[in-house]
Amino acid sequence: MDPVSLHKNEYIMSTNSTKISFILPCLNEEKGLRLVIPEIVFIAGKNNLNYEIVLADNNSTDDSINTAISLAKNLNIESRLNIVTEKIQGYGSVYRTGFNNAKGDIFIMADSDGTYDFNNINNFLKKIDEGYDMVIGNRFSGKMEKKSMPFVNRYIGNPILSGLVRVIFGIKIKDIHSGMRCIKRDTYHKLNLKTNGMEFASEMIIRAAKNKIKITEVDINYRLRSGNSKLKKIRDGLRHLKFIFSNIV
Ligand SMILES: Nc1nc2c(ncn2[C@@H]2O[C@H](COP(=O)(O)OP(=O)(O)OP(=O)(O)O)[C@@H](O)[C@H]2O)c(=O)[nH]1
Ligand SMILES: [Mg+2]
Repeated sequence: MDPVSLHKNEYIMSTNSTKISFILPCLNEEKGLRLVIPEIVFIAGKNNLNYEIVLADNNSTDDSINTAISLAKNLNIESRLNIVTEKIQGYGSVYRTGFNNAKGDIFIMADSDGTYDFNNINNFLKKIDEGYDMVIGNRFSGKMEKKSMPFVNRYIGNPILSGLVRVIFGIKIKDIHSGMRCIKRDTYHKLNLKTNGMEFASEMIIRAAKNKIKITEVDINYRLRSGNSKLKKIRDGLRHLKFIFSNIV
């Protein structure tokens, strides 16, 4: 991979060959995509990135796919949009399909619901440039819009599960459910991820800890979602918990 160099707080690729894949998991996110795709195109353009957008669709029944296609046409980035589909339902299974079809050297992952602010990406790339293999966005240390994270998740579920992962696996990550992450292609393949559901978020971090991957976090802003949430608090919380306890040894 070619190095990426910093210039006036913006990334200028030292050659054009370091490619970034933005990977967006999508289940009925027509509204969110209208925010996310133009935002990526704007930020990537401003930073001269060589990039692609991988839209990993997971049985959307709304107009998500057509929305993405017509946005790409209007923004003149048709050649950068790669739409892939995954029939097995779940955050983990759809992400694996997205990752496995991505052509970039560095993967940036984030929900397609407009919650994650792509203005944050320079901070992720800076950490990769410093030698980290995986970077996690921490929503608790950035600006969090009112009602963007449900009370139970913000004050109970996430702190308890993140705390458990820190204590059990000895890793200093405060927001293990954060959906905005950056990972090098080779690191992703090293992790050998297998889970299908939301516990994929925990699996990535726990496998990184077990494989002694160089991991860090950066502050990110978190916004109110567009469209309906796909999260099922109790079921998904229990899936995280089960994954954590079944991987202690
Ligand atoms: N939960 C879930 N998400 C999926 C699935 N397939 C694709 N996704 C996408 O994965 C991302 C995460 O789902 P969200 O509903 O945003 O979950 P969340 O971020 O924990 O919850 P919110 O704060 O309400 O956004 C979204 O972009 C979904 O469209 C699936 O089967 N289940
Ligand atoms: Mg979300």
